[in-house]
Amino acid sequence: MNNYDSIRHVKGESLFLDDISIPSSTLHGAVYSSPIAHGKINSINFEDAKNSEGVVAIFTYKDIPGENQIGGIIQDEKLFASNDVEFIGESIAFIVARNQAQARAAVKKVKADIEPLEVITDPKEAFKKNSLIVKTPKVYQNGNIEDAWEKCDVIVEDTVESGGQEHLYLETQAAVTFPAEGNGIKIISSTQSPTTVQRIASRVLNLPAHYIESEVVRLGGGFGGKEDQATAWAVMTALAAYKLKKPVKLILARHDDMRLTGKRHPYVSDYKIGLSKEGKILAYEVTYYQNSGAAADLSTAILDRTLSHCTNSYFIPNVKATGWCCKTNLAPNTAFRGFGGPQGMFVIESAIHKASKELGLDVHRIQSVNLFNEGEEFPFGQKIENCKARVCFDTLNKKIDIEKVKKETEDFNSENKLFKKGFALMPICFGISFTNTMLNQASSLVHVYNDGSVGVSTGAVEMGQGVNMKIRQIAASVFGIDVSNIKSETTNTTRNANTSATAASSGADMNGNATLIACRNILERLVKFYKAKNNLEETDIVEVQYEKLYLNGIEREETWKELVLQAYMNRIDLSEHAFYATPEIFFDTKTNKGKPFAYHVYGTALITAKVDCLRGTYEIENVYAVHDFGQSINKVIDRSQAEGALMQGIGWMTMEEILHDKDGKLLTSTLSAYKVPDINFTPKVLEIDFLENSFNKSGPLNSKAIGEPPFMYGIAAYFAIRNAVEAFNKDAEISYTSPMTPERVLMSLYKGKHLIKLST
Ligand code: MTE
Ligand code: LUZ
Ligand code: MOS
Repeated sequence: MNNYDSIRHVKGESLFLDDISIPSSTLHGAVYSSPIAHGKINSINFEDAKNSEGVVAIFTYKDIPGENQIGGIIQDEKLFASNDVEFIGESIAFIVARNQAQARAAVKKVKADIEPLEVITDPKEAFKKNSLIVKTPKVYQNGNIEDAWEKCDVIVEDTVESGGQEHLYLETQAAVTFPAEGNGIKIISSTQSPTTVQRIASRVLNLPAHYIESEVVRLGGGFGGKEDQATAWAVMTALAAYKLKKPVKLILARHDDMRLTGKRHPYVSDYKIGLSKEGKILAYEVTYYQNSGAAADLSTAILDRTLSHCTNSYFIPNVKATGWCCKTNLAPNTAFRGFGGPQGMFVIESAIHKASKELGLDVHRIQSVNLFNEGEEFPFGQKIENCKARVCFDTLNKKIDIEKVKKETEDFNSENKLFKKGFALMPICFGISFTNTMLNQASSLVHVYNDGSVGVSTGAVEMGQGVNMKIRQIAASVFGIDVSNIKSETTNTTRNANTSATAASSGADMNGNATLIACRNILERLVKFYKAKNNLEETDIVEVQYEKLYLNGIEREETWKELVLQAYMNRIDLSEHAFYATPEIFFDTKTNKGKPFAYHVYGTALITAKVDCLRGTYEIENVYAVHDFGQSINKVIDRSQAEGALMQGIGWMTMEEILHDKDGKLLTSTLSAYKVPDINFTPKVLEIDFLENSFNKSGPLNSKAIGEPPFMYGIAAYFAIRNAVEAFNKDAEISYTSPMTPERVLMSLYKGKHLIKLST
């Protein structure tokens, strides 16, 4: 079951936004944005830009027919700045010219007079100055934290920092809008959420939604970076096309994409953890200071997921987790694979790591002792059901023998002076469903054409994760026909309305479930028709397998194609729209209790690393994981999703470093300054085993969501490297700060060491 997309990708035949053919009358846009991170706009001079070659029009906030507002959860973000600017890269104007080069050249000719104001880039500083997205904290708690401390044998406190992350989708942000008949428009964009594009375009243009058709063909990657932040660019082309009555296209240059768009949220977190002598975690108190950037975007939802993942895979009877969305003068940070989960999980893993030294117990012992058991509860009140935490951990242990890995690592370290090894385990437990219950809905529109071929439209956006292939397989499995007879159509708001973003790893889950329902309903009609036509009994079993019809297990003359054609000629409806809303989930936002997730995905990974203690460089040597895929619909896709997520997680924890200067300027805005894992960095061994006998009634065909959960295995890379560094320099008191870049490793290796004897 190869992904049929991959052949077209390799041949260069897949159509990404920039490949869609456009009329020669199409105009091209470029964005003029704020050069400073915080200031009051005195005046902006567009004269030279206006007179620049090829320029057709310049749009600012003054040209907006509706509201100058693109905010979702909280309406605090303008499409174009009006009186002030709050981050470098905040859009001020959209310049439209005959071609792209002319538009980009004109941008350089704009002159702005902006009076600088104080810049905040650090979340804790923002917190101290009461610069907050929401003025009240969000608190998740269970048990009684105050009484719990007394019972602890060991209490450890510290501060943990994790950095941002650039999405680095291969395809940069892009959109094109075509004017349509009757003052309408058609927007094609590279978004994970065509409905959001439609809704915001409607608000900005003051047009009802049915005037706006919003379509997505496919994305060259999104990773969350196009869940909310594809909207502004699409709406700019919509505004210009609507006003000029010409098609208008915008593609961000890589450098601009990196500068103008938000990233993974950096966090600074303070924790206190208490354990028994045996390593049982009795109490955990944590406060997250999320660096939200200059506007809310999805920050509050991301904080929810941080809080709901604050204990990772561990049962802790007394928890108090507090979160603040801190407003800084950086581009608004946004969704990124894991959606706040990784940030929360890095803190608890750091706490366990530090506590292990205090207790004199191995980290993997503490991890294993505290893993969730069936029937226990998350701090937000959801019961642990169908728990796979321990079986994943134990299966991995059976395979690799942790004590043996420990012994080999210690032996290597005692024999080698300048190279040291480290290992770490990372259990994961990730909740599947949007934390906002309302968003857990999807739809599917299935047409069986009268030649027996099938078209399926859903709300899911293909971004490389293979959702189109899974949808085809699901339809094929119901109809009993080959996947080549099924097409997964573009995502379009006129076929699937009011859709949620393809996000939260639930795109294939929810749209797949809707497709199952739609296909089953059509098949039911076909079977009913066939039985009536042939005077069969209700109890007779009519099936299609391999395109052939079977009656009570015996092959019939008719094929699927003939059945469909006959049904058509007898005026049977061959189309179906189906809707899926995840059952049983709910959440009370007053008490922060409920059952927000349909289910959880579990797994455990082991990562080993080798550090060159002279240079500070490192290799990730081996990655072994046992992951709970449920019953995988497509093992090729699921394995590659797991590998890709894992490597992206390792990148976040190791080499990917986002840096800003004190004026809020992004220093890592080019690919020479921002490094992501490449094939050379890929571990020599990367083995991910499928946990056996896992079934999931919530997932289509018993599958489990795969997009995000394996990202968090990457956290083990941080600790593997750190443990190797500590094997070299026992006295280094290294702060729990990620990413663990080679620079940070080098500084830690020699921290507190004034004289190093290198002679052997
Ligand atoms: N895989 C590829 N190749 N490209 C992507 O952009 N996004 C990830 C994941 N896998 C992504 C990807 C993210 S952030 C999510 S939420 C899921 O895919 C979304 O798809 P799904 O819900 O269908 O799994
Ligand atoms: N988006 C969202 C998400 O709006 N809510 C979520 O819970 C979520 N989780 C993961 C990724 N995107
Ligand atoms: Mo993924 S962060 O839910 O787009």
